[in-house]
Amino acid sequence: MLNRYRLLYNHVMILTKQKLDQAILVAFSTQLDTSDLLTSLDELERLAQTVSIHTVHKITQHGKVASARTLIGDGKVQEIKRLIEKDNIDVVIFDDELSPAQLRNLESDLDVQVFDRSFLILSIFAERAQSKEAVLEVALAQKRYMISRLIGMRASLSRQGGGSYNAKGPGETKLELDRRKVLEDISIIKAQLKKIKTEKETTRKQRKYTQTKTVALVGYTNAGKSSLMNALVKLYGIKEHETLEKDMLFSTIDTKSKRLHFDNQRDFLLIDTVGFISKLPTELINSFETTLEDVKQANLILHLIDGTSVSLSHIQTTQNILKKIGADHIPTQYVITKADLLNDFPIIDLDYMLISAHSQNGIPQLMTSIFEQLYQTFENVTLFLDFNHMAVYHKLKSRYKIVSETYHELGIDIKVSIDPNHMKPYMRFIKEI
Ligand SMILES: Nc1nc2c(ncn2[C@@H]2O[C@H](COP(=O)(O)OP(=O)(O)OP(=O)(O)O)[C@@H](O)[C@H]2O)c(=O)[nH]1
Ligand SMILES: [Mg+2]
Repeated sequence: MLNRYRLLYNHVMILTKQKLDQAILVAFSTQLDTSDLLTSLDELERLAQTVSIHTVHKITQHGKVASARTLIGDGKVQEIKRLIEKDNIDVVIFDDELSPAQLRNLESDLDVQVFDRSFLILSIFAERAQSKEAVLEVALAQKRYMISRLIGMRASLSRQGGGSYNAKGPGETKLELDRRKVLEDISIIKAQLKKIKTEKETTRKQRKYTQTKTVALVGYTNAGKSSLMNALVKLYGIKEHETLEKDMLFSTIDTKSKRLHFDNQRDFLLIDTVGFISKLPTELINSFETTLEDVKQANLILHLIDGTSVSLSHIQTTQNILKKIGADHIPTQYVITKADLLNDFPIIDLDYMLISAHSQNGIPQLMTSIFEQLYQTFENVTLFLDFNHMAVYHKLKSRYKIVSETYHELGIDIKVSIDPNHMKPYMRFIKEI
């Protein structure tokens, strides 16, 4: 069977597979309570599913200490080996990060492809990324992941036999695993990302100048971010292409922004971006700097929580990632989604709004709340500008929302919605407040 990686933008490795892989998933913990492990393995199974890996067995082990050699104990390794032979298993996926040595030892003991949750998430991201920015960010994360595991992965990627993630031509293996080459690639990718970052910086400055407010949708993967964006765009936006909403982990990797209007008031920019998940590889968070900058710069964050599986640990994961990227100071509105599937209000110790993107219940209220939060400090101020001050008139028009204007013989009465903090240059034109 021929397995190979496709190189996109010369950097990202995408798996192209010819058959469905059969997998065993393994989780290890030093805690006695293994229920968290099972939940985590269920999620790992869904992740595997998104890249067509079928889970045959889920195995958990509780131990006092993790084995430095194989993470799990020798007995467990033997048990897994028997299952591999019995059920024709191709890959074994560990829920936690494996050290290069553990990876190498496990592969040699089990004689099939072995990888961890981080590697799986990176592969999913690589498959989904579409914009140049996301592709480069995933590539950077993959290279960073590889560089710290070159010894382990050398064995892994050049293996022949079971598992679609392994076999590569000798030339390719050398090309990609050469440490110097990887480091070189990293600096090329970083330079390209820097260029994109500078371009985005200019757009952001422009937004600041025109007082455009931004609202970012964040939340655990599959929480309903893209669905809410689509619903809001349908009601308040300019008709454009819809964003993919799918019952799949990480259906969105790229950032999308849409401008929304509400009544006759101001507008704002809504940003839908990548979802979060527990144990998101640090390489990914660091590499998605450019994408996550959009969240960091937002005026308001809508933290979406899946109403059908309200989970404190999912909420905390999202909060922790926001903290890690320096976005935890931004005002946050919690929003519980998928209300149409719920019979009751979820009980949770947070102030939240309940919405359904499908039935649109709660959406007008959410929109009102967004506007209140974004523009609560804004006031309508009427200025009088005589015809000698048309430059001021044009400046106001380009930066602020004009509520009304009335022409007189000597000039214009202009009512403008403005943040009082920005009033200083215009005080002398004030007619009435
Ligand atoms: N019944 C119902 N399903 C919903 C609602 N909102 C979202 N969903 C479903 O939930 C799944 C995930 O929705 P998405 O909008 O793709 O979630 P996301 O947060 O963008 O997910 P990622 O991009 O993977 O992070 C899809 O199958 C949606 O159809 C809702 O209000 N009601
Ligand atoms: Mg999405």
